[in-house]
Amino acid sequence: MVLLKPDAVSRGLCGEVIRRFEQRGLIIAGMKMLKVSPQQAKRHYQEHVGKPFYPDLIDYITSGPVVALAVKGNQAVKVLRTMMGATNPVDALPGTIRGDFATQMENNIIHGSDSLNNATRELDIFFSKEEIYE
Ligand code: RTP
Ligand code: MG
Repeated sequence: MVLLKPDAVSRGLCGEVIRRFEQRGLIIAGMKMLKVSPQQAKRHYQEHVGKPFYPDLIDYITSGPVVALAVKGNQAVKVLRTMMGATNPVDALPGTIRGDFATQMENNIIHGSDSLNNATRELDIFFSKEEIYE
């Protein structure tokens, strides 16, 4: 599960990022624009509750529309995480999405699930079964 975060949407980077996924051979099985509600944000980032950056993270992800993507493909979690680059864009290599389009941890363009379990959990927050296609 990928979220193109509010900064990706406001900067007009969604097409570029989706193009990269398609070009790589990943399959977009679901896609929607939405404003993340506080409830969805808290479910999505439950593992970060209590961390110092948590309040800012919730503010950021709910600050404007995002694009949610259900992405399938061979080893999709690993491939996506590699394409995204390091969490802190300062450390992200050129050629990665964060390495090419971001410099700030607080505005790092994209979220990608870090495991299959979390991908399933997160898809359930943003998509109904009928919204994901074979
Ligand atoms: P994401 O969940 O967004 O795909 O990012 P990630 O797995 O690479 O990083 P994670 O540790 O899950 O952190 C989630 C998001 O929280 C913000 N963050 N800020 N200031 C900080 O120390 C800090 N650490 C994390 C980032 O926006 C990160 O993407
Ligand atoms: Mg994460």
